[in-house]
Amino acid sequence: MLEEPGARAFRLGVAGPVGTGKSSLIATICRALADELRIGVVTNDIYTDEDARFLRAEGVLPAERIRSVETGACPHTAIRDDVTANLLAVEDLEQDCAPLDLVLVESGGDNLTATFSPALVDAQLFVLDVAGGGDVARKGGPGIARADLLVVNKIDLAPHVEVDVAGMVADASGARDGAPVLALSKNLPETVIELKAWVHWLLARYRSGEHDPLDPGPMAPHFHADEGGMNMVHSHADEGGMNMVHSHADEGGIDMVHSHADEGGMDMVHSHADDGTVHSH
Ligand SMILES: Nc1nc2c(ncn2[C@@H]2O[C@H](COP(=O)(O)OP(=O)(O)OP(=O)(O)O)[C@@H](O)[C@H]2O)c(=O)[nH]1
Ligand SMILES: [Mg+2]
Repeated sequence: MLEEPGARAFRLGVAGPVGTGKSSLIATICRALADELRIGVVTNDIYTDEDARFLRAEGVLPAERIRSVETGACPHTAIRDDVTANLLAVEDLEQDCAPLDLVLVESGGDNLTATFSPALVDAQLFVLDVAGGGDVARKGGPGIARADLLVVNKIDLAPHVEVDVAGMVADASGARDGAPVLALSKNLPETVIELKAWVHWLLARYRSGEHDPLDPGPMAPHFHADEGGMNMVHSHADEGGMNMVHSHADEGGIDMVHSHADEGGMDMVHSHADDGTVHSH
């Protein structure tokens, strides 16, 4: 439960390609943790509120704790480039249903490049499934490589699609430099227990201040206002791929969302509640 009055909920994003089981995973988390945590959900769909209706129909949470954002455009845009609609939905949910411990945000199904901005969520998991083929984990991408957790989902289907789960998990671990990978099926309780333990572990780290939100990328265009007169939106392909939209206007006193991936590679965008700015060091 919330440990200090006014602390906001931990915000966890769920991204991954279409149909890999994001909504089902959210329903699973809600079911598994409903007695222990106060949970809310924001879903993103391009043209419908189908995911929110699915979750309400599952009866895993009171209906008012499930909100939907209709992005009307590429889902990537609404979770990364302009997170306004999602942030408003999350903040409304937190206010209307206070206090909440955990808010889950489901991305619209996208491709391998979609990841959440750390301005929207504190951590994110990326969902693949065995039905997409055992090779996918090896193909990499920002979510596979750098999400807080990679889920290899629907492992109960592996024999039917001729995928070797252990091999797929090993490939995924290789693509992640050993960061956590979870083989999951909503139909295998022992895997659901592992998912539940991971959520508890991360929530505890968030509350103790040990969790650092990371930006998995991908690289996005940005500019350096301090580099002379002819600045243009550009990217630094040579700097490790962890940059995002930013400026260096802070050198004149106005902070903005930015990061300096070239200064160490694992920078994040974060905010200081006391000064209202969103930035990284
Ligand atoms: N066998 C099996 N099927 C699953 C599992 N998880 C999800 N599914 C099925 O996979 C299909 C897609 O699941 P969803 O949860 O809707 O997937 P999604 O990623 O939210 O889909 P979009 O939001 O459309 O991208 C549904 O038919 C689910 O029942 C699982 O662990 N095992
Ligand atoms: Mg869904």
